[in-house]
Amino acid sequence: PRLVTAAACQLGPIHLADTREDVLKRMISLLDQAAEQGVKLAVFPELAFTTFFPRYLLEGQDLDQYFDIEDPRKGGIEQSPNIKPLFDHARSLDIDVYVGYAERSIQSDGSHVDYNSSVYYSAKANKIVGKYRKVHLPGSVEPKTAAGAFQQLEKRYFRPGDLGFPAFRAPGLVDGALKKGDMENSTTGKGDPIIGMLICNDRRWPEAWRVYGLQGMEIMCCGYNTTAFQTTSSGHAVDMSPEAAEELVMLHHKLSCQGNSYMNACFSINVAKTGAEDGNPLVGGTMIVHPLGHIIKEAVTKEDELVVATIDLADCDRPKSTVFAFEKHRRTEHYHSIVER
Ligand code: CDT
Repeated sequence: PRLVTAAACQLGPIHLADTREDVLKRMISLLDQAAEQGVKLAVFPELAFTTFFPRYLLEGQDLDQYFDIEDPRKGGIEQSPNIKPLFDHARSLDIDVYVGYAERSIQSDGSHVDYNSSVYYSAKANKIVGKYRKVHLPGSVEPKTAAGAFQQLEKRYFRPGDLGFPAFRAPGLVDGALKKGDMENSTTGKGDPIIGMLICNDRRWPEAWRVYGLQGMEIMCCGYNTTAFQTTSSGHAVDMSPEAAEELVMLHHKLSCQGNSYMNACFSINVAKTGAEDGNPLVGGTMIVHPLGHIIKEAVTKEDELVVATIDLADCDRPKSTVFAFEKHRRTEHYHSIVER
């Protein structure tokens, strides 16, 4: 067996009035609870440190305050005073962390480009070993103008990710050291676990999962902020009861995560920011999914909550070597149109 005790660290609502210090305290408290249960990997939501600000039309300092600065001349995001305490604490507890944040990337000419990003901090390596920038940005550039429209302005505030879908190894996350050349020579689970990262809307796109699947991914980490209703093209809530709307959103969330975990023979750790942020409802549905597609453990609240499971990465081996042995069964000669249009 290759065992990993993992925690989906669900966060309840973060309101406009909540400070970064307040949120950091909540996250550190979840890490402490995780450590008591022997957790070695803690996965936090998308844009974990603040309210889901793309629901508001913002500019200037009102917008800038949500970003963490990544300036190659001054060190990476792990040096951000807003984030460093989380990683320092994780290191003291020997816990790896996936966390989503709003990245302001400073360019060599001093200008900046903004991304909706996540990083994977390795406690053993004491550094960030994986970085991802959200590729599939939902919403619109221009705010919806109809009275009462809901806004989703990710396309306005972020640029689509430019890093692709880079899987990576998490050093020492299970016993058994990484052998030299493991990543190059093996796409099945040997040595350190192979990790993939997605952010929210990405989980609905099978191409994203498959690019990671082709790299032998064993654990997908995905944080999200998903509204508990769907909207029409004018930005109005689809006409159905709130209960029916939320049920449908939850169905699509679960289909996406369970289906893609099954079809890529990987575990997935899917983590919500949930509850009503200043009256704006987000779904829950935080869950850890098995490579055979079933839910191992799921959240029961819409508050800060740990969902902990010990997973055995060896469970990926059979589906990866039988029904989803990609090298044996895929028929790539018929897949061209997927990238041509
Ligand atoms: N944050 C984010 O990506 N939310 C989107 C809502 C888009 S509307 C279905 C999501 O896919 O959950």
